[in-house]
Amino acid sequence: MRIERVEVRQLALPMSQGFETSFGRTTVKEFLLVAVSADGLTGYGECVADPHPYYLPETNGTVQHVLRDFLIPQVLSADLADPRAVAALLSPVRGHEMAKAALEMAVWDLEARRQDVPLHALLGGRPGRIAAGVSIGLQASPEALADAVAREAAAGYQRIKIKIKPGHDRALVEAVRRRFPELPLMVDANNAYTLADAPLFAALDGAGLTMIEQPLAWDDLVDHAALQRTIRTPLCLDESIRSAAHARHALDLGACRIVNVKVGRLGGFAEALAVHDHCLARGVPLWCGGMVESGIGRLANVHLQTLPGFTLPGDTSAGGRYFDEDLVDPPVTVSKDGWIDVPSGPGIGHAIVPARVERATKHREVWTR
Ligand code: OSB
Ligand code: MG
Repeated sequence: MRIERVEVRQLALPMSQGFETSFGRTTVKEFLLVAVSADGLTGYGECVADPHPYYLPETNGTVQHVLRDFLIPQVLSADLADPRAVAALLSPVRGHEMAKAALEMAVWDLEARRQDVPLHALLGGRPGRIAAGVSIGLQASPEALADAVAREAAAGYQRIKIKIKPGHDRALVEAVRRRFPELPLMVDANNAYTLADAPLFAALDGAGLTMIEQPLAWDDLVDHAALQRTIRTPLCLDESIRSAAHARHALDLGACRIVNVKVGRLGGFAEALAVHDHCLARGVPLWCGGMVESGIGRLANVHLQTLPGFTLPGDTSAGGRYFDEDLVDPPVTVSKDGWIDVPSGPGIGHAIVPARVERATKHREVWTR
């Protein structure tokens, strides 16, 4: 396959409901959308970078620079035998996983459309449905959080994740547990703590959490291993795992017992599949995280979760929770009992609405072979 054209759009999509983590609050989703074209077909890759480097080091600005000056020229001069060849082609560039992933994911979507098969077929998944979980951002009070949990549990989600940060942790878990003693519940700290907070995590051991996600530094494995030795609740790593090698190292060290897979954080589907295969072989539970994606990235996550290693519900919730007007039609929806149907159309499987993409576009750049 020879990619003939690459387009990068800078989008701003208004959110119906903001999302707050330990690193900040988002009310407008500002992200990059990569489109690659060949033989009259186009594939799409949604970039998970934000305008700021508060989740991981990349930003929309660094992604645009690395795409424009390094990654796009490589892809436009190559003849790709398979989407799997993209990761190898881009491997001389160190890091910049989010930039690589957006481009690589677009090539996978394009190849699925060329073969006229749904994305999951190309990834090695299966048709059917996937279990939906939801991530609830920080709320104004423990009571407001418990109300939000009640709403999402009533909406059918099969597990609920809440965000915590120092000063907003035990009280939140207790408020939720008082009303929902049995609910499958987990917490995500987005690296807001240090090893000095080990007593807090020991105290949370009694709350019956399915896991604690990324309590310590974004680039740490050693301190997470030390913390895991002192608590029973499994740790799960998100930010710390940016390659399949990181996943292997984390498991060898005992830094986590569960792995969060985000294609954007890992540099693309090929690396995400490598993490999947490694964890599946070791019997390590896996789930798919989210980055508050529009329908395009959300659908990519749906297809990925049809692989057999994804044994836990992920953070893929209904698109309508975040966006009144999504870029895809229909949006991703969740059934009353917490399932998402896997699309069977070519590529990501739902139509991208050009007028909505155009309306959200702030800036656009195009490159050709
Ligand atoms: O840490 O999983 C995270 C959102 C933005 C950045 C990081 C994270 C999150 C979420 C939301 O938890 C998941 C989603 O609903 O897409
Ligand atoms: Mg996380």
